[in-house]
Parts: sequence; C-alpha cells; structure tokens
Amino acid sequence: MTRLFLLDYGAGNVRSLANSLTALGYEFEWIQSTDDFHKADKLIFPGVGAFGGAMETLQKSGLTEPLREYINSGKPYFGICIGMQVLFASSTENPEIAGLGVIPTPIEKFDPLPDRPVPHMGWNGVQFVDEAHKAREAAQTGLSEDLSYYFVHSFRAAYDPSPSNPSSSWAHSVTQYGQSLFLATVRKGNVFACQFHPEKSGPAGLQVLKSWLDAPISAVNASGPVQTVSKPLQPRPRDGFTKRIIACLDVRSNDAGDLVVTKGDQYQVREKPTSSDTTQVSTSGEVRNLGKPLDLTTRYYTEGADEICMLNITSFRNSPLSDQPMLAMTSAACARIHVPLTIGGGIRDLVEPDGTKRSALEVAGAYFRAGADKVSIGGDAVVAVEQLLERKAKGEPALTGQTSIESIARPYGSQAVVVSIDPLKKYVDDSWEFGPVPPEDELIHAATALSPLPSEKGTGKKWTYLCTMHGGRTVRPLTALQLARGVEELGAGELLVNCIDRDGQGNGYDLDLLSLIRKNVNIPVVASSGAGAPQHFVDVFDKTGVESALAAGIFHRSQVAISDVKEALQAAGILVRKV
Ligand code: 1PR
Repeated sequence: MTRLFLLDYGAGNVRSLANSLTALGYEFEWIQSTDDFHKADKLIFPGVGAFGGAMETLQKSGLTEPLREYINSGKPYFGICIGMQVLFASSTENPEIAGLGVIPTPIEKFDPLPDRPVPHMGWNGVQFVDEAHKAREAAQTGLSEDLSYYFVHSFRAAYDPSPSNPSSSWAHSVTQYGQSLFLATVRKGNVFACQFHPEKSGPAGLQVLKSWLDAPISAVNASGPVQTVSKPLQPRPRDGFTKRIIACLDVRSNDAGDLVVTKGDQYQVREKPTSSDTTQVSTSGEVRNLGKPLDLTTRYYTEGADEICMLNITSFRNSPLSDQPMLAMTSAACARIHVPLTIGGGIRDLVEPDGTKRSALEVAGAYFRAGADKVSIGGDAVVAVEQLLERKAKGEPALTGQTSIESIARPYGSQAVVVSIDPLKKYVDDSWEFGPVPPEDELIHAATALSPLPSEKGTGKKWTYLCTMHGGRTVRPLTALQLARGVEELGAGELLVNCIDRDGQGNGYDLDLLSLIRKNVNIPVVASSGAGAPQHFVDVFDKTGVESALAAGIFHRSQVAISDVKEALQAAGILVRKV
C-alpha cells in the first residue's frame, strides 16, 4: 500500500489539507522523524506564512537534509504555497535564509501593481506554459485553464522564459496578476508544486489533489515529464483575478444557550417585542435565529461562496479559550468546506476564569489549528491604532511588535490577519462631540456622495465615519480611515469594512465609506453591510474597486442566491469564480 506522508512545520493551516485528503478518501501519516522520509512513498509539504520561518523550523528540526534527499530520491513530492517556495534558492522575504535550492532562482516580492493590492489574495486562473502539451498536462495534473484557484501570498516566483534563466524548464503554469506573470505551478520529474492552495480551491482544487494522489508511483519519477518551452507567454490585456463573494455568519448563543446564526438590523439582533408582549422577559425580544452555523456553512459552500466568515459577535463579553464552542464549530466547519474560512470575535489577549493569561497569538493559533485560514480582529485593533497614534504623537517608535496584529502576522503572515471595522456615520455639524473635526479628505458631502440616504439628498450635510467597539455600543474618536491606515501599518492583510447604519437594511453598501477606504490603503478590502439585491454587488465593485463583497441577511433568508449574484456580476462584465 502507498504510504502518504504530510510534513507539518508548525505554522499555518495544515488541518485544511488533512480535511481535503480525508474528504477524498485518502489515509495519511505525519512526518514525525527523519526516518519517516524513508517510509514515505509520497510526500506533501503544505504551508502558509513566511519563507524564513519555514526554512528555520526545518533546519532546527533537522529536516532540511532528509527533505532534500527525499526530493532527490525521485519519489513524488507535492509542495503547496510555502512548500513550493522552499524549493527555490532563496526569497527576498528573508534574504539571509537559504531555500532548498532545487530550483536555482529566488522568490521575490510582487512589484507594486496599480489597482492590485498585495497580498495577492483570491481566486485567479492559470495558463499552461507548454502550450503544445496542454491537454497532457491538464489530464495528468487535474489543472484546468477554465477554472480558478485560491491564492494568498505576497511573494512569488517570476515567470522568466529566457533561455539564460536556469529555472525556466520548471515553469509549468503561470497566473497573471495585473500585468505581472508569475509561476502558479512548477513541475519536473517527481516534483509538482503549486503557489495556490488546492485544499482551499473548492472542487477545482480537490481535482488537482486527487490527480496527484491517484497517479501510480511508477508514473511519477525522476524521468517524468519535463516541460518543453514553446513560445514565451505574454500578459493578456486583462488578468483572471475574480471578485470574491463572501457569506458571513454572525454567531452567538441564544437565550437557551445554543450557538445560532443571528442577524441584526444595525447590530440589534433581538426581535422587536410584539404589541401583545406584556412580560418583562418577552419585551427584551428573543435573539433572532436564522439557522445552525454548520448547516448554513455547508449550504454556502455548496452554493458557490468563494469564502465564508464566521463572527462570534458577543465575544467582547467573556470568551475564555477553555470554553469556546467556536473552536469546535471551526473544526467541524473546516471538515465540510474547502474554501477559505475566516473566524472573528475575541481575538485578543485574555484571562481565563482560572487566571491563566492567553495571548492573542495563542487564541489565534488555536483557531488556525482548528482549520481557520484567517482570524478577524475587531475591538482590539481599535485599541492598537489609538495607541499607535499616541506613540507617533509623542515621537516614539510606531511599531512595538506587541499588538495582536503584529504578533499574529509574524508567524502566520499578514494574509492571515483581517481587521473588521464597525464604523458609524456621524454628521459633522453643531452637535459634533468627538474632538477635532477630521480633515476635509475624510469628510463626505451629501452633494457629491455616491450613496446618500434619501434624507440626505439635496441637503448640505457632511459626515465622517467613527470606529466603534463592543458591537457598536462604544463610539471612539477615531475615524474608520485612521483605523484602516493604522492597521495596514501594523501589518494587517485585509480589511472587512462593515457599516452599522447600513447593516441589515438591504438598501445597498455604503459606497462612500468603501471608496474612501479603498483609495487610501493597499491591502484587500471586503465590503460589508447593506446588500439587498444582486445589483448592489455590481455597484460596489464598479464604483469602489473593492476586492470582495460580503452579505449575511439576504443569503440566510434565501432572498437572493449566491448564483444570482454571480450571474448579475458576469452580465455586468465583472469576473467571478465559476463553480
Ligand atoms: O471585537 O474582535 O471581539 O470582534 C467582534 C466581531 O463581531 C466584529 O467583527 C464585529 O463586526 C462583530 N459584531 C459585533 N456585534 C455585532 C452585531 O451585529 N451586533 N456583527 C457584530 C457584525 C457584521 C457583518 C454583517 C454584515 C452584513 N456583523 O458580519 O453580518 O453587516 O449584514 P447584511 O448583509 O445582512 O447587511 P471582536
């Protein structure tokens, strides 16, 4: 029997790969010692995070040489993301640390790209390099030029087809981001590796894994196919980067103590009391229950959500890690879905009831081990940016390395850290009570606003957006833009921009808020709050340039299907992932 081994270097989301293998019906073992490399017939090295961290951990564990020997032995190797990058000689991410050097050129950071933030995070297409043998390569690797795959990375192997490039014969397929082409897969002899995450690429990714797993060992050895470089590929006028549609589940315990998906109107998640309610209890209103988290997660995966987000919305009260149903929920959800999952709520330093202190990094680590791909930080990011601005005002160094954003981004990478903003619209008029009025470039004027409310049209009103904490209960004198810029500086990899005024209203996203933030940061932005119809998604992508759009209520209530949204986007010429 073929013995399949997985190499886990300690950081990142190996649980998702394990779940995908189980879903495909494969058994596997973990590399525990150097001897295991000899026992392995096939080896997969998955990884996210930093190149240097991965290489250092391999080195410290004495695994670098055994891994190199394994690869040189001609036995099948499948590298995923960092598992592909370590094959290269080095990376500008950590220039002082050498890679395995199987492929003799470096990994480099993306050059700045207009309208294309880094990390490259989302679904993108591939193009085979060896055009003459496309059909063979598609059949053998399960890769398709008609489908999209999930990428998340800030560094890449450039596509350089010149004959003087010693790595050009490794190039198997490329992906285009903006006008930049980089290697999506490398393939030579017994080595196959991809920059994207097949375990997070839905059915398309599972097919890539399955093709490799199903291939008889005899078909994959050192004398396997070598790419013949035909005509060098040129960037196309438009890349294949799609807009992402995210289904969001706000999760909390109801009054009976069960974890339910709820959905508020402007963050009020309790039903309004009916006029016949006379008791004290009934007038407080039940927590709205729109379904079970696992049922909805599975449904959205099947219906084609590009990503799923689960937020524990009452975590600001008390959410010790030792009693955290969200952790069990994360594990169970990850076993069922093969697209990225973000978990939020309660990601901060905390103290357990027995007095044990837990760092935000520990809390996040528990979610990553359970299978989450990203964690989302809310209230703690507000505190972190307020302190950052205070340090700057005093002329002190801005970064301390101590914030939850920095401490999680260091080992897991920026792409794993989302910041969720809960802004509230505030009119700048005589009633303004939040300290100095924000500068003009942070103010929206009704006369030129992209999405004014009916009551604002034709008025001289102007407004800004202030951050809140504790589910909108605490308003801080910090603007959403200050927060966005601050968390980017601290190393967050993505922004989830809610808007309390629009939440649950179904009258469209706040295009002014989203456009303001999109124009001023260079990390991906997720639009949230207010989706009520497919046209709202078209508008938010067309008018603000955000990378993804999230919705909750319309999906939970089956008012609009994810496929309706994607059809409307396609009809408007906006690229989306086909399922
Ligand atoms: O502060 O790190 O513990 O994180 C708490 C998290 O919980 C934050 O991400 C915060 O946004 C979220 N949260 C807190 N209270 C509420 C609430 O609703 N009472 N939910 C809440 C925020 C925002 C979206 C939402 C969209 C789309 N939910 O996820 O579902 O607004 O809704 P729509 O499409 O129906 O309009 P911490």
